[in-house]
Amino acid sequence: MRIALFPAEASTFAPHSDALFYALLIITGTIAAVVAIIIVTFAIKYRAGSKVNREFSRRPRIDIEVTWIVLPLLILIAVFFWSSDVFSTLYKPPQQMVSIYVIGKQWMWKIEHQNGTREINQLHVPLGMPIQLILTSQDVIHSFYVPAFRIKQDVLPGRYTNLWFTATQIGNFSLFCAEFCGTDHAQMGGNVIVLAPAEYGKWLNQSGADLNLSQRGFELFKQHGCNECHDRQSTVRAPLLNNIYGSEVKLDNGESVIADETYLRDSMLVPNKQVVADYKPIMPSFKDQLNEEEIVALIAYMKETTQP
Ligand code: HEC
Ligand SMILES: [Cu+2]
Repeated sequence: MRIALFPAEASTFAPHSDALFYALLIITGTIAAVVAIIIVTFAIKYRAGSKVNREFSRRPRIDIEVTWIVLPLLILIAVFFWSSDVFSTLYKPPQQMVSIYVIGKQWMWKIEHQNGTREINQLHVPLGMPIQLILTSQDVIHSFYVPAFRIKQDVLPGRYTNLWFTATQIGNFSLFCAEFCGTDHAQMGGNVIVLAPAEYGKWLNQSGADLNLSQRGFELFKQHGCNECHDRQSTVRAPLLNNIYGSEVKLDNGESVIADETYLRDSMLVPNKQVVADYKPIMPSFKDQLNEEEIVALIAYMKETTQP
């Protein structure tokens, strides 16, 4: 019988995280054991009434002092480099990834796939393919946590955070919110369902929507009159949004920023926060007109206009 102290190791990242954990457990466990043994030995040896030399020794033992300073230092420096290396893989995602949007809300996870499929508290992903999650919250701070993948990421209102993983096992894995977010925090969770790529393809097709995410964004773009300004034919002077995603934008205060998801979002909700150089701050705020799903769709659309 296997005693499951740990959830399955179901992502490429999990074995690295676990190896580090076990190493730390062994190092600290060994030190704790040595200290405990010395305490017990001395307690017995120097107990009241035992016949031992109790004279105070003035002779410094440089060798012992050097050992207990240098050895732990070297061990900790090694652990620092090792853990930095493991940690940094979380921020070095592969180039080609399947992007999926995740919106946290009290108290559920809403998932938006590129082809327009939506799900709640369930996230279907293909086996062995790097998946990028782009996460945001529509109310308070949540935290997206999949123990079997050993990944966790805070999900913040008004900002987009990223997380990536490659699943290595087919099956259902628990998904939790790991940041206390109100009354039903404990109920906020679900499953990540890892399917073989062919099964995943079938699943995506079956649950497909009429419009994919960026087409939905394009519809919103027309519906809200964005195209009336952001168009070559427009009489209003507004920047064209072709190739905007990931580009460097010069602002009127002399600074420049990279147009990431959060920048695109802020452009719609607080347009006067960062005004593009040589343009007038005439864009209205769409704060009360767009919900998180619509913002995500508009961002997906603007990202697609990036393709040359
Ligand atoms: C009244 C005209 C107008 C409308 C309507 C409008 N915009 Fe704008 N938009 C502008 C102008 C002018 C700028 C440049 C000045 C600034 O940054 O505020 C701009 C800037 C932007 C930027 C930043 C562009 C860059 O090059 O960095 C984005 C993104 C954007 N708008 C998206 C949208 C979206 C999406 C909508 C519809 C929901 C929209 N805009 C509606 C006029 C408009
Ligand atoms: Cu939560």
